[in-house]
Amino acid sequence: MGIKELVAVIDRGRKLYIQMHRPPDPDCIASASVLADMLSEEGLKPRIVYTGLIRKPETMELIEDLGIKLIRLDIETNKDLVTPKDQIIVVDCQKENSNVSHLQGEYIACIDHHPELAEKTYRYEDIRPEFGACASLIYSYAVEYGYEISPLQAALLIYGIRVDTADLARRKYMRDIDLFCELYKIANHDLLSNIGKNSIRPEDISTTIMAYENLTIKNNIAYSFAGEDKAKESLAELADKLISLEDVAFVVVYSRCFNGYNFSVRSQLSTMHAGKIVKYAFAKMKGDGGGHMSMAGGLVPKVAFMDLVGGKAIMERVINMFDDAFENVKMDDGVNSV
Ligand SMILES: [Mn+2]
Repeated sequence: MGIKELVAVIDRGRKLYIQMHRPPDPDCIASASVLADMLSEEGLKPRIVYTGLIRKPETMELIEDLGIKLIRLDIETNKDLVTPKDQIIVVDCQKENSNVSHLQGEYIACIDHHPELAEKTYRYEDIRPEFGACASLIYSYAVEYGYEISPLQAALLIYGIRVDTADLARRKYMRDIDLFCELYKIANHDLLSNIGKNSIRPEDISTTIMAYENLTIKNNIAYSFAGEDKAKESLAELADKLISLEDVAFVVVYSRCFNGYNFSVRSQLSTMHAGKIVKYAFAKMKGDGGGHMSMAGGLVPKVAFMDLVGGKAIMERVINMFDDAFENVKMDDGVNSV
C-alpha cells in the first residue's frame, strides 16, 4: 500500500477526481489535499470535489488561508463536471456511505479509516479502521513515499487528526498519537494556534443552552434535544461535550429537521457499541444510521414520531427506542471493536 501502488491503477489518459464526503470535515479536507499534492508529484492533476455546504467558519477560513482548491459539485455550473469516463478516488469515506454523493465516474480507489462497508470493488483499496483519523493514514503515506510535508500541510493534518479523535482523547489512538508527534515538530505553529479561534458560532451557544435545558440522564445515559435544524457538526460537538459529563457513559443528542430527527450518539463502553445500537434502534423506526464503537449517528423519519405531541413524549420514545436496543443488541466482548 502506498502512493506508487495507487498511481499504478490510475489511467493517465483520463481525468482524476478525489471525492470527499458530504459535507467535508477537516480530516477529509486535510487528507484529500495532501493526497492531491503527493499525486501531483507524480505528474497527475487530481481535482478535489465535494457536495454539501461547509458550514464551519474555521474550516472555511483554513481552506482560504492555505489556498486549497475544492470544487463543489452540487451547484449549477459544476453539476455535469464528472463524467462516466472519469476516475474517482474516495477519501475518508466509501462510495456506499449515505453521505457520499454518487458520481458518474469510475470509483477506482478508496483510502479510508471507517469500517469496511462492502465487498472490495476498487482497483486500489486501503481501509484501516485502526486509524483514528484519515489524516494520520495519509501522513503515513507521505512518510513511506519520502514526501516532504510542509509546515502548513502538517498543521492541516494535525487539525484533521485533532477533530476526528476528539484531541486524541482515547487510548486506542496510539498510532495517531505517534504520527501526531512527528507532525507537531514540522507544523507551522502560528497557523495551529489560529485554528479554533474562530470556531464558535452564535448558533452553537444557543444549541448548547437548549441541550443542557433539555437534558435527561437515565442509567448513566444522557439524552438531549438540541432544537430545530441544527447542523450535524453542531450535534456532533455537543455529543462530544456531553460524554465528558460525570457518570455519563453514553450520549444521545438529537435535533428536528425537515424530514425527521438527526441523531448524534457517543459511547465510552465497549459493551455498548454505539454503531450497532444505532443501527438496530433506527432500523426498527424505519430510519437509517450506524457508525463506530464510540461514535454513531443517523436519521429517524418524521413518521416515527407523528402520533406524539410535545417534546416530552418524543424524548420518552427516544429513550424507549434505545432501551430496547440496549436489551437486544448482541455485543461481542468488545476487544476487537473499533
Ligand atoms: Mn475521518
